[in-house]
Formats: sequence, structure tokens, C-alpha cells
Amino acid sequence: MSRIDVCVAACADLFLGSGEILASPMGLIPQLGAKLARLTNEPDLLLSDGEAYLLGENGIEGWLPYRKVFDVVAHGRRHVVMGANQLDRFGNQNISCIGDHDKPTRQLLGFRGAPGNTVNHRTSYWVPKHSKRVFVPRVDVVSGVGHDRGFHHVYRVVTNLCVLDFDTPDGSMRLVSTHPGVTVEEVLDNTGFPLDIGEAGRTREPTPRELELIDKLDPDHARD
Ligand code: F8G
Repeated sequence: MSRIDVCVAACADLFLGSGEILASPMGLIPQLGAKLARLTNEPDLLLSDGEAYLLGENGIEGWLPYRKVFDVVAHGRRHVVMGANQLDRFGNQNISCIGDHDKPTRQLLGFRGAPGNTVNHRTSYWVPKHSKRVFVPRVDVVSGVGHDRGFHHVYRVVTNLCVLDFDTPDGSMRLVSTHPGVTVEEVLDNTGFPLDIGEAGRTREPTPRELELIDKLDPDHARD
């Protein structure tokens, strides 16, 4: 078992208890997580390919074009796992640009579905390289909306080091668990703002059955 398998299982756990909702995992690790969840605890999860189809174990199992995605977004029965170039302690996300908005040093993806996602339904983030470059005191521009800007449900952040949530009185970020082999200090050293470390535990290891499934889902180890 490697660290990345722990990350995949942590992404699967994002969907625990979801039932029949649309999972929209962006990127390989969240995708493996959502597929793993569907094969284990959450058989009713609907998996989109991020474009126009619903995917099952045996290929395409439904048609979900853009306009229908927007219906689902507005209805709220969806959980998206997005990426983030920057995230602050209230879960504001930036995937749009770096630097002064009038003259950015880097133009990134744009706002995409992030604002609508965060105001309509549960949103989580996957950060493959936990660093102070990503976990910043203040994002340069808000793409995904955080807890200090109204009532939203930014649920969790899974990184290569730990799992974080916002289950604090003011909705600021809290350390839920560090992955096996990672210390709390390592997380704090790589986070650009104070973090509630409460009673942080250890992220669970995937079961032997889950490891088998992860290998089946990703036989070439693209996850590494
Ligand atoms: C930085 C930083 C930083 C990057 N600080 N510099 C530099 C300083 C870096 C590089 C350069 C580029 C529902 C829905 C939608 C839809 C539906 C509606 C969504 C219609 C679908 C289509 C749509 C949004 C989904 C995601 C994003 C997933 C990732 C990426 C990434 C990396 C964002 C993390 N902090 N950061 N730089 N999308 N992608 O040194 O400099 O900038 O850097 O939900 O879309 O529209 O709506 O981003 O950047 O979730 O997670 O991987 O752009 O690849 O290459 O790292 O090298 O050029 O010098 P990236 P990267 P240089 S929902």
C-alpha cells in the first residue's frame, strides 16, 4: 500500500452516505475515489465523465449533457471534487488567475463551474501537493465560494498529507486526520494560515479488498 492508495480511499470516503447523487470528481485521484465508493459503500452513486456521459463499471450507462448537468447542479443532488490553485482557511478556492486581477501573472482555468457548484451543493477539493503556495491566507480571486461568504457546504479537502474539514464554529479549516507517516507539524509547516488541529486522528488505510479494487481500476498505476 502506498500513500496514494490512502488518498484514493479518503476520496472514496467523501461520498460515504451520499446515496443516489451525481458525483463529479475532477482529476484521476478523485475519480478513482468515486469509483471505489460506488464499488463498495455507495452503489447508487452516479458517475459523470465530466462531459456528457454517466459511466458505470461496464462503460457508458447514461447520457448527461451539459444542460442537464446544470439542472442537477441547481437541484443540489451532486457532490463535486474540484482542484485548487489556491485555497484559504474558509474554503475559498481560486482556479482563475494568480496575482492582481487587472494584470495577472498567470491566467489559469477561469471560474468554470466553481461559483455555481459551491452555492448549490456539496463541494470538496483534492490537492495533490499540499503547500503554502496552495494553502494561502487570502486567495487572489474567489472562484469557489467559502464559508465566510454565506451559507455553503464546502465539505472536505483531501491532500497528499491529510484530510481537512470545516467543522468549526466559524466554518474555518480543521485538520481531521494526517495520512500514515505524516506528522501534524508537516501539515502545519505546509499550510499558510493557522489550522485548528483539535483532535486530529490518522487517516484510515484502505482494506485489502479496496486495494484489490484500486489495482483493478488503475492497473497501470497512473495514480503513482
Ligand atoms: C501558480 C499557482 C499558485 C499555479 N501560485 N503560481 C502557476 C503561484 C504555475 C504555472 C502556471 C499554471 C459543472 C462543473 C463544471 C463545468 C460544468 C458545470 C466545472 C459545465 C464543466 C466545465 C465548466 C471546475 C472543474 C477543476 C480543476 C481541476 C486541477 C488543476 C489545477 C492546476 C487547477 C490544480 N498557487 N498555481 N501557478 N475544474 N484541475 O507555476 O506557471 O501557474 O499552473 O462543475 O468546470 O466550465 O463548468 O491548474 O495550473 O476542478 O485540479 O490541475 O491550470 O493546470 O499548470 O499548475 O509553469 O506557467 O510558469 P493548472 P498549473 P508556469 S467545475
